[in-house]
Amino acid sequence: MTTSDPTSFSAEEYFATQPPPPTLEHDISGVRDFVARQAKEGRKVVLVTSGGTTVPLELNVVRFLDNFSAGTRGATSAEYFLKAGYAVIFMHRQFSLQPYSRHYSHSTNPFLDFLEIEPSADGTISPPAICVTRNMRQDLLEVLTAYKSVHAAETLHTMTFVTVNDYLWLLRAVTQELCVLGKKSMYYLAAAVSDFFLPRQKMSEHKIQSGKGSLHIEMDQVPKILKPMVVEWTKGEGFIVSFKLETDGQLLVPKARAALDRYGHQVVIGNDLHRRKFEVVFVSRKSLPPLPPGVEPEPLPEQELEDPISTTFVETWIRIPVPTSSPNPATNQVKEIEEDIVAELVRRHERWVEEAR
Ligand code: 9Z3
Repeated sequence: MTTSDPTSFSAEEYFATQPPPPTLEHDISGVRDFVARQAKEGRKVVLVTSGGTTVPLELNVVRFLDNFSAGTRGATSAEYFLKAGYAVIFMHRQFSLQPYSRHYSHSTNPFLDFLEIEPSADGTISPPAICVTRNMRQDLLEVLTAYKSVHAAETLHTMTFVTVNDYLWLLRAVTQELCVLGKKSMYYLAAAVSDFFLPRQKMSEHKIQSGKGSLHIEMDQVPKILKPMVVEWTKGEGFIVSFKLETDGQLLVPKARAALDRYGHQVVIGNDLHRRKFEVVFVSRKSLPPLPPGVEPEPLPEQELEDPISTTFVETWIRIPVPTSSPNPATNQVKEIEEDIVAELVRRHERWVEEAR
């Protein structure tokens, strides 16, 4: 497989040629109301994106490309942001993990396994009573208490995407709503977003037929939306955190630096696919005197991106002990790295808001 000469769309061209999801208007009016309520109550709001995006191969979709993400990072982080007093817009892949219910995922910890039918005093089960297994009660009580209190406070707003096209349209529209909060908004882009897609104009209408030998698909590059997100959609006001995923650990820091240099946002969190649950690196710029309005920073020379002791960037590693037993969050209270990631971001966001004053 090669990745040479993909067609490159600018964000503007992308949105001019690819159709919005049919529920966009409705979804966004929900976000608008949510943001207005949080603004009135003076809360900071974070948009958390979570889970993988699909790339359909046909208009009547039978086949699609997907990726590994279960949405653990996003769902877990959303809980810690809520605990820290943020309101959360949780934009996630349909059926991926969600805050609170993630503790009882059907595949790792099915809730039916710890419910019991209580027989009545005379030995029958009429009327039937259902109770939670004794050793699960404390954990469930904690999760349920947090869930109910977020529900009562109405500080969690959930929305879903499936395709990379849904994701891009939603991201732009939600960002344009959230930017009214200015510096009080944070964007935590943990979704695993496809780099390639098949434009609608190149898609087969019906199921691709077999019988003609091997299948060749040429995909176009998904536009890099971080630059317009920083400069146009948030007008430089939002605290934007992106994630950089690599499978070659050597590439993490240079790639994260290159992303910061190119897009000019606040933090890139680098994570290696196999180490992501116990090790991440925060890459940010060392504080520099602000440039005069309208002046764009010069792109950095290549060696600065690779330099182990860079004068421009600073790296902060967050590590937790490597779990030794199977990390089942409901039965085995292991430390979650998202707790430290979110604590560090909350601190940095606060300082950033202070500095802007
Ligand atoms: C991440 O790197 C997330 O941390 C993971 C979380 C997807 C690894 P899980 O859902 O995994 O907990 O299983 N997200 C960003 C991945 C991504 O698409 N990054 C793009 C890139 O690396 C840039 S925005 O180029």
